[in-house]
Amino acid sequence: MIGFGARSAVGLPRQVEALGQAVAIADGRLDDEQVAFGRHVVDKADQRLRHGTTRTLVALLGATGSGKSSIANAMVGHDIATTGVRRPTTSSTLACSWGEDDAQPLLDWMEIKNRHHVGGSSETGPDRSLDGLVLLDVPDHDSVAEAHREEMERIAEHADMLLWVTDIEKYADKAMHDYLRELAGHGAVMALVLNKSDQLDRASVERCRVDLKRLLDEAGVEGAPVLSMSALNGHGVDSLRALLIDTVKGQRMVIDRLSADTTMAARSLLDELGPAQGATSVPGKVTKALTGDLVDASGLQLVSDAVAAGYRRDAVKRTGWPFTRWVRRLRPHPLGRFHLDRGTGGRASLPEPSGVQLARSANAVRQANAAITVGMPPPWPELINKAGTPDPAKLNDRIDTVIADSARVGQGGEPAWWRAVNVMQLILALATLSGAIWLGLLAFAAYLQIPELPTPEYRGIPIPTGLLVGGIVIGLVLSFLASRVAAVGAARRSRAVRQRAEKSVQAVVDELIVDPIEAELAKRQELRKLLLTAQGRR
Ligand SMILES: Nc1nc2c(ncn2[C@@H]2O[C@H](COP(=O)(O)OP(=O)(O)O)[C@@H](O)[C@H]2O)c(=O)[nH]1
Ligand SMILES: [Mg+2]
Repeated sequence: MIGFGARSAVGLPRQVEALGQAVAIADGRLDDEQVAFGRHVVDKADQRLRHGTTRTLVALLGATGSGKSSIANAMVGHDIATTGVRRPTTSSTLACSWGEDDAQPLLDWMEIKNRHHVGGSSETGPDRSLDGLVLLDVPDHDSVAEAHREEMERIAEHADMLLWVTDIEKYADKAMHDYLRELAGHGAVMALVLNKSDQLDRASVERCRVDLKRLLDEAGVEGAPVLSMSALNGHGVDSLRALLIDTVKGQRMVIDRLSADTTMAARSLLDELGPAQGATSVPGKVTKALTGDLVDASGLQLVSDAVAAGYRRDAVKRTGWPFTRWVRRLRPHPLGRFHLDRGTGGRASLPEPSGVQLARSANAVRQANAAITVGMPPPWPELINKAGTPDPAKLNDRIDTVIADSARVGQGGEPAWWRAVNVMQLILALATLSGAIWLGLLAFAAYLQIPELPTPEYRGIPIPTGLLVGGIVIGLVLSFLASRVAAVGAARRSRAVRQRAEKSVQAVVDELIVDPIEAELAKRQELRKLLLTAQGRR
């Protein structure tokens, strides 16, 4: 059964799971070394928990000659670990395990080959109170041999509880306290033994003990008990035994150690993550300004102008004075350059954007990113910029496409009034023509000296003259009026094109800039939440 860490409000499994998830997100975003450490802690926790919590690995750590081996011997009850008298250093770790079996799988995982099983009743008698303890006599912390120090560090990293052994002369040793500082926050899984108490009077030993406690507080390992003892005369051995009995009975060290490690890894990642300040979403204001800037930097003006001009031209073609309409056909259609003059098939296109346009749109993107990352701690401005800066060529291509396509909105069918005016213009043209022909025939008859035929009149105006002049005048006036109305229609269509273009550009901005930025911001939020959970906070 896995218990719950004393300081953890969520339980170790949830802490480790959260750290694992956080590491996956932090990978590539936060400092590689901290990410690797977090991953290492998750792996270690998974592996250690597989061996259960019934065994507690207690590592004896300390400088050469502090009495580690002597303490191991004192606990076992006879000389098992090689003490300094016979060999000055312990080159590899020795495991002494108490209990039914010799803790094989756990020691295999720890890669400890030297093992002593304190199992037989000849050794422990009927007393089984230390069952579950695996006491590790570890190479010296201050060893000159690198391999020994590496072994020591490996064991210190994987053990459940750290029992630091020092003596009344060396308890203030800088190397030890530097090492302890790195284990800040691990006070709950640490204890210190102030050995060789036989060398000083009791009051002095107590002064040393209090002083050591102060140094521990300074190093950030508060809460670790400090026992004074003498492996030589047996003073304090019972206290240490009692402490170890409590430890194995509580079965808390496995959980507390992994919880402390997880908390430590989460804290260093949280430091990398930086404080919570800064935007959590892209403000609508920024999106709007960016869209506007990109539209302005684009070829929209060309397109909307061409739509208006095209509308006016098409209107003239249908509503203009029939005798001059054809002149317009001689000029290219304004939408021709966008491949939009013939139906709606094919991909509309804009001319290549100019360098100025590209610079303007790149600048707009930069400004938007700057507005979002303002007040944000590193590395987020950089990460957000990366997420929110699409490839300029791709961005401009997408914007050009939607803008050119938006011209199709201006390609609405022929307005009904064009048709009506066209019919009127044709009737007027017919009247004009018939008036002209009629008068022509009259003139021809006069030329041939044919006696004048009676010409019908209306209110004193000869009908053919009325048809000719009236047809021309009314036709021209109608064409003028139609062009005024067409100007209004053209403006309306070009407005519709602009609105459609803005909507389409907004969609491109959302897809290529806003969504990736918000995804990154969400990652930042999620990372913080996971790391707080990994620290044992809800
Ligand atoms: N006076 C005194 N000497 C001790 C005590 N504990 C160990 N020693 C001696 O200190 C030396 C180093 O002890 P050892 O256990 O090998 O230390 P280790 O290097 O930390 O394993 C040996 O000569 C021990 O006899 C103690 O409590 N008092
Ligand atoms: Mg030793």
